[in-house]
Amino acid sequence: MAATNTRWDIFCTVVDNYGDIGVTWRLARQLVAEHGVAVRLWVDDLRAFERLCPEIEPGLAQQRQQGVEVRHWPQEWVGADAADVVIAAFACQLPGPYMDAMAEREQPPLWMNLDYLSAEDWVVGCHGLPSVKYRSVQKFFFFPGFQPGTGGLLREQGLIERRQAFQQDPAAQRTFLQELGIDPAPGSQLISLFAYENAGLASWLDVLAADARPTHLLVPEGRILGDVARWLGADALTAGALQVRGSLTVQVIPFVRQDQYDRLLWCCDFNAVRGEDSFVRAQWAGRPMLWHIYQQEEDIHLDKLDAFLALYTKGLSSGAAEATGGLWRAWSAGLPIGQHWLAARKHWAELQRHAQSWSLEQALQADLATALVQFYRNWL
Ligand code: TRH
Repeated sequence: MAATNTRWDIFCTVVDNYGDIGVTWRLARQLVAEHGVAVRLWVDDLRAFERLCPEIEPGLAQQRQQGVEVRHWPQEWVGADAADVVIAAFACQLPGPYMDAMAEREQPPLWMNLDYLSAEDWVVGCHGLPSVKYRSVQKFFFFPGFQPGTGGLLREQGLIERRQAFQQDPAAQRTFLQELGIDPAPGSQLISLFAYENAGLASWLDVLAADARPTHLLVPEGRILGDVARWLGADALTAGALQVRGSLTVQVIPFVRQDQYDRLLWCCDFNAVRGEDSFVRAQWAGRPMLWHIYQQEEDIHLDKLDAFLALYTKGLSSGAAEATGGLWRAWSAGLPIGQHWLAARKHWAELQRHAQSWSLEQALQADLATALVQFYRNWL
């Protein structure tokens, strides 16, 4: 039996920031567009959603966006029938009455927890395993990942081809950037900076400002802006701000919709990203990058960082691998990265080639939406 004509419910609580809604919104759209299933996306915070999708009406209990039925997940559950497939994103707790509705279906639904992304080895062993049971309904672990045996990464059909065509078309890139009010001086390197607060930023900006090569730094409105403003000696920065220090031009840009953010990453020579979804999108951009990992209690994020670095740097020369590891570890620890940046620059051509080949290698795996549909077919 195909997944077409099935009904899927995705539940998302916005813990903080934009990753939870970022991942579930992409997944919901892709399931509808490429797998022909009906999706309801239950979200508890439509204001965060609105940042990624300005068409969202935060006051509506129910609305249709790009083929997805978006439902506000209210504190007081109003009751709804259970779908054929139920995805609880990032271990969110489903409403009690909805769990009862799942259990009361004639054919219990497939219930999955879509987990956080990690490159750690144990993920392969846990992906797809049964988790808890609620009455007759069994829950399963579904782990995204980078290695065969995991659920893969979100990647829409033809994404790599679209990215390659765009990167080979300077006129299309210029037009796109101009639409966002971005007009870098010829010959400057373009860098995007999406990160959490980071005390190590100043040392990087010092080096970029003193560099012989001009840099145009794009900073979407967000948590790192305070550090940027401090370095500039400026008051609070807002979208549209443009300041020059030595070789460095700093431009603050508005938060853009997800597909625009993808193309922004494709345009840049280097992307600093964070969390989960922007981290994956920077990999699909095929350009050298820097990851600000989301901090977790007891520093468990450091194991995740090391696990990813071990995978990512495997094909690199020892010099390039060391430079990448040094840069990423210092950045995620909030330490000065100026010298690490200069060390990485020495291996630039290799890092560029590697970013391309990494994206192509990762694209050989089944994408996450397809893997979910396949999981459902196997479960039936
Ligand atoms: O925002 P993040 O830090 O999100 C998360 C959450 O904190 C979550 O709780 C945590 O568990 C997770 O990180 C690890 O980073 P992320 O995942 O990159 O999400 C940002 C989303 O915002 C992503 O979908 C891309 C999108 N985005 C835009 O659509 N437009 C923009 O201009 C920018 C800068 C981002």
